[in-house]
Amino acid sequence: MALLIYSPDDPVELWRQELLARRPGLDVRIWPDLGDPADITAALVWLPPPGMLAGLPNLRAILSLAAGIDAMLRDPTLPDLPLCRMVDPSLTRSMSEFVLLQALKYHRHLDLYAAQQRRAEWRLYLTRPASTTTVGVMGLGVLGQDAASLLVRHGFNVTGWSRSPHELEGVTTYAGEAGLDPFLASLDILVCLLPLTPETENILNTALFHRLKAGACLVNVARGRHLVDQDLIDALDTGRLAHASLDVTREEPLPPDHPFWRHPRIDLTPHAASYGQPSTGADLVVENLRRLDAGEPLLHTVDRTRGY
Ligand code: NDP
Ligand code: OXD
Repeated sequence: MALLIYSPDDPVELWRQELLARRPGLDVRIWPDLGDPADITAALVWLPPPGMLAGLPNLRAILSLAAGIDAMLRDPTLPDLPLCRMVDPSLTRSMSEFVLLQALKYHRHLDLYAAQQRRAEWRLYLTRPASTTTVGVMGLGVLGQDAASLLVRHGFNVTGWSRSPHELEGVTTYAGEAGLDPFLASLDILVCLLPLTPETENILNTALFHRLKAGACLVNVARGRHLVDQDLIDALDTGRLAHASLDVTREEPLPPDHPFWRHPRIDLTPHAASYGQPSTGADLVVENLRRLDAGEPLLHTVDRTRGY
């Protein structure tokens, strides 16, 4: 049994070390040095090129290095095997930290002060208590629930929206299409932490922006394909939205001529909100390899019919 690791972005050597520290003797191969493809029984991957996993004849499980597996599901040759998401306490914590940072940026008017600085303008905006700012989190899964709870602990008024109903301490929750309007209506800051599925693709569009209060801010930390790019530009240019923080874009890296780069009311980060850390994420990988050997169900498997 050998584990193949592939990622264009993650520290693959560090992953190997952390896995070996937990499971000495594990046969870890790092792409492209995979040896005989028939040896590979599990793959730990982020953005594998389409067709790569189909070329491993004895593969028994696909372990994602990421929480979101939408890119893998777009590969028509993806083998029909258990597919597990990354659920890692460090990834969760750093996402919540990033969401809190964005909420505080808007709550403390840092977007306005940055614009004023470019105009050499000195003007104070009074800050109200955090409880007067309503932050809504779309997606109350592993990441959305933790982010919402951190926002509550900070004192924000927090609401959340998901497919099925959830109860979360301190958070007013809404579910399904019927819950979307009441969820959106009260928000000052909308945070997208949905998985990308056929139902959620393009969900951040003109129609949705019109269901928000005028002047709300958008934080997209999920996937670029949740957002219709031109609809965001129109919403910002007409004042429907005040500002947007985008950690993810439809095309990554964002092409240099894309209007988002130079829009005065868009802040961009390069898909940097959060990622799995070998020092903590390796626990899940080793546990799933143990379960695979023992014939037990794997943890955090994706329901392919739901798409997440
Ligand atoms: P989960 O699968 O744990 O949670 C998904 C949540 O979205 C659930 O609450 C689910 O509802 C809800 N949801 C799914 N479909 C719908 C729908 N059609 N309508 C309403 N709600 C829906 O995912 P995670 O929290 O682990 O991750 C969320 C996403 O964050 C990832 O898929 C990824 O795209 C993104 N991400 C981005 C990172 C970055 O660095 N920018 C890093 C890590 C992740 P229900 O609870 O009812 O099932
Ligand atoms: C993820 C990501 O889904 O890094 O984990 O985007």
